[in-house]
Amino acid sequence: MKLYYAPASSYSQRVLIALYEKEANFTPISVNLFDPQAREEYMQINFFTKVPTLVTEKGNVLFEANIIIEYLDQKFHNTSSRLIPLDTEEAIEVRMLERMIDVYINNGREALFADTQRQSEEQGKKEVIKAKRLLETALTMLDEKLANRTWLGGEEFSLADCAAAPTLAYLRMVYNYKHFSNLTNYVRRLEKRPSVKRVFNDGREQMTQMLSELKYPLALQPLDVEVGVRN
Ligand SMILES: N[C@@H](CCC(=O)N[C@@H](CS)C(=O)NCC(=O)O)C(=O)O
Repeated sequence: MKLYYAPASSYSQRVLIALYEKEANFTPISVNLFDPQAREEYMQINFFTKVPTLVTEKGNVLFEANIIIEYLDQKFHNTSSRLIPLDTEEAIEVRMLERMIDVYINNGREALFADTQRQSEEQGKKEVIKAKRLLETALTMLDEKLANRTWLGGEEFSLADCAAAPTLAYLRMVYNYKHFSNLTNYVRRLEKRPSVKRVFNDGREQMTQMLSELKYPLALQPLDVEVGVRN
C-alpha cells in the first residue's frame, strides 16, 4: 500500500491517524503540491491534485480521506479497533459526526482562516458570519455529546475522532473554543493519543513554515496557551 500525502494536510493526517491506529504497513510518499513539477506528476495519480491518495496492493487508487479510512477499517478488520462500529446505529452516528466536522467545522475554519488573510475593512462579511454561526452550532452539539463520552462516537476511538483531531487542532489558529469545556477536555485526550501525537509531530514543521509565509502570518496554537487568537 502506498499513501501519497502531505505532512501538514489535515485530510492526510486523518488517514495517517487511522493507519497508525491499525498499525498497518504502508509506504508513505510525501507530495509537495507547491512544486509545479511534483504537482504535474501527481496529477497522473490523482486528477484532482488533492492529498491524500491511497494505492492499494491490488493497484486500486482511492481518493477521499473517509473512503480510505473505510477501506482500512475493512481491510484490517481483525485488529482490536473498529473505526466504524459494527452496530448499524453506532456506525451511522459516527459517519454523521464526521460529516458535521467536515461540513460545518472544517468549512467554518476555512472561512475564518480566509478572513484572516483579508484587509481588516474586508473582514467579517455575511458569508463569514454565517459560516461561523454554523461552526458554533456544530461545536455546541459536539460539546453536548462529549458530556458523557470519552470519544466522539462513545467509548471507542472512531472515524469521527480521526477527522476531529486535525480539524480541531487547526481550528484553534482562528477560533478559541476553550469555552466549550467538554470539547476542550476531549481535545486534551485526543492530543495525548499516540497515533495523533505522532501525526502532529511529523506535520508541525511543514505547517509552521506554511503559516509563517502567509500574507498575514499565523501560528499553531497549543490547547492550553491562549495568545493571539481572534474570535
Ligand atoms: N475531500 C478531500 C479533500 C482533500 C483536500 O482538500 N486536500 C488538500 C490538503 S488538506 C489538498 O490537497 N489541497 C491541495 C489543492 O487544493 O491544491 C478528502 O477528503 O480527501
